[in-house]
Amino acid sequence: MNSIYVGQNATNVLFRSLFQRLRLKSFRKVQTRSLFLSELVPSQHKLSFVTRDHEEIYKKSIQEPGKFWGELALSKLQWITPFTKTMDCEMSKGQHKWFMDGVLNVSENCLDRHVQRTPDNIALIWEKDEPGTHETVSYRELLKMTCQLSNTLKNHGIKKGDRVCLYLPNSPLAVVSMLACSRIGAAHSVVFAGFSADALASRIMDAGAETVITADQGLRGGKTINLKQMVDEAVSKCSGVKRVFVMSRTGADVPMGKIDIPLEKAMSEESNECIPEPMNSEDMLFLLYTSGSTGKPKGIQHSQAGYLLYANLTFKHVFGYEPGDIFSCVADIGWITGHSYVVYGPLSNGATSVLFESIPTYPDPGRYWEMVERLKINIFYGAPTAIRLLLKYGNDWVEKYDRSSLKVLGTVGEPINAEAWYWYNDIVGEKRCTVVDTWWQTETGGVFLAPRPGPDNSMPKPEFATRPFFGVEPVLLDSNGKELVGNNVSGNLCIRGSVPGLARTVYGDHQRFLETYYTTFPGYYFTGDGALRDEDGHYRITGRVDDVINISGHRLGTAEIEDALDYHPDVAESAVVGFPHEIKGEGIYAYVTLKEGAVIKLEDLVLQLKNLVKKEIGSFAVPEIIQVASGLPKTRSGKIMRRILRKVAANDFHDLGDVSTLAEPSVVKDIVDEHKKLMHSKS
Ligand code: 7RM
Repeated sequence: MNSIYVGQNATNVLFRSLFQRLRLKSFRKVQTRSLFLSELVPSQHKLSFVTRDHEEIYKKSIQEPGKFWGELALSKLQWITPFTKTMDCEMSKGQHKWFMDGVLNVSENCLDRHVQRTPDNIALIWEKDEPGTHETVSYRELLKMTCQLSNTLKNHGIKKGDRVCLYLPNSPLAVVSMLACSRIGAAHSVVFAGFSADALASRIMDAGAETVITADQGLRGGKTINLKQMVDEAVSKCSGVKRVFVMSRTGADVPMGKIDIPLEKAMSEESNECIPEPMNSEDMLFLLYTSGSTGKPKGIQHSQAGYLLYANLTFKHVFGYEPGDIFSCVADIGWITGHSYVVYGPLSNGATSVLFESIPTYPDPGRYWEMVERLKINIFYGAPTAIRLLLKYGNDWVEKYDRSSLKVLGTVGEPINAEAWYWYNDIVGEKRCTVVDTWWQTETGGVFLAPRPGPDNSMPKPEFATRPFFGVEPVLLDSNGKELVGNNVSGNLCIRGSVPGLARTVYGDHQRFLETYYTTFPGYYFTGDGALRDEDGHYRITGRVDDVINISGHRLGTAEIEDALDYHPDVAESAVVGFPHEIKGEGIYAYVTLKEGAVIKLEDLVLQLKNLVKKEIGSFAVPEIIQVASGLPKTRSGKIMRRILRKVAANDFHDLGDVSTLAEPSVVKDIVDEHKKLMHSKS
């Protein structure tokens, strides 16, 4: 069957474009893997599915989602009490309930079941910030540490349903903290260690967390980050915090206050065993704060069973994971990618997951590939921004290391441009690896669109996330909510029907959840992204259609940055947009207008504004360019026309669109002039 397919493609290729030739090549090298599709159905059905391809399984998953996911949930997860009700979902209410009366424990699924069979297998390889150094942690050791921390948490009064805030460097104890929370039924809320004390404080308060786990310091690219000091500052603003566990990363002598507890010492006094808390499928597993187009970041709430199953399956089938592979996702655990593909996906599959603490250019731009050689990494998953950065340093940094272990190269977080895609495919992967551009979101829990090797011609295509994963039904809608049928169309990317991995709610605010995702296009989940579907039915993400920008894969709401700028006493109003940036994908461009009578030197204002954003959010959100504008383009109803601001920021002054609807059309000319002057002074 497989070989027939290759033959057919081989004939077609004569008549087809270069793209497809490339795709055929990838097809040949991965075609044997289509067999693993057979594992997607429980053993009693296995035979009948062996020869079926992706399309057939996909169809079944859409036509009979209950049956499809129900069978997988039973065969892939370990249940304390198996479920009898598979799904109860209502898109109009933003209601997703899966495997409802089932009882399980996520940490047991990630640890105990592997320890029973293969206790000495390596669970984590911690690639430390210090170049060339790594430490391994076996499943047995990981379980032991998790139990010790679980007992520590329990002894300090933390119980099922509580929220625990984690502000930690990528390290085994960070993973242990996540797993210990899941073991005792507490929800973790990991806050990326690049966020400021203020951003941390608002997340602690929103979640009502009484417990924080942090480290003395973090290390990134040889620089120390004073995590404990940040937590002290944050906690001084949150009266609800009762205890702060402090892990030792650098051994720095940090002041310990009344509520601070040395983490390792506390753990060492605890037993190695802890019975996992029985959790209902729909109980909350974790919160992860993410930015949207309005208001404060939202605590996206994920479920136990649905999330775990989805992370488990996508890990295996998007990356073609096979037992024994060394998998390396270089994302920080502070983002959803770290949750699903450093921790829950790999560990629930009993895989070996690399935990990368450093940055791609430390000590030099060969860091990733030296690590690939030393750790013999088979699957590498990174961000387009890092690929774009590294390609600038040239091929020598890649080619001096042996990358023959690599077979799959993944990307996530933002669109990958063709140049970066080809460099990844041709230079890093030596044209023998499969590049998988994976599109998904904090809200989806796991990959929703990605090329999957298989005999239906869906081979990797530059700039395309290609096709939906099993059970995911993407639809494109026009601005009136009309579904665009057929191919060669583009519109708002929505999802029809439920998927177990989708977020369940916004913590404490289901109304906001509904308004953000389920009311723009009633009956669908709205992603906030635009996409096009090409003649092969493959999807290409065209970017956000809302006021969310993506800086080096960091998702930020423009409103959040505007809020920070507006704190400045001299600022009357601000508008933030993204502009195309060679490395970061998007850069941040801020327009501010000043209050009447404001007297301040321009350089002072710019510096103060940058510091404000750094303090309110974090360094990564600081605008690259700040333009003091005499006015902002607004409609007569007062809405800022961002479309115009985006064009000006991108140096694109043609076709600024219809400005006649503006309250003061002359503002546009002023803004363009100010922009040109600013650019001139910078160059
Ligand atoms: C996993 C993650 C989500 C937003 C999403 C998109 C953008 C992510 C891709 C992408 C083009 C991709 N979660 N995005 N992956 N755009 N191609 N492969 O990134 O919640 O932090 O961000 O990121 O706009 O809506 S996230």
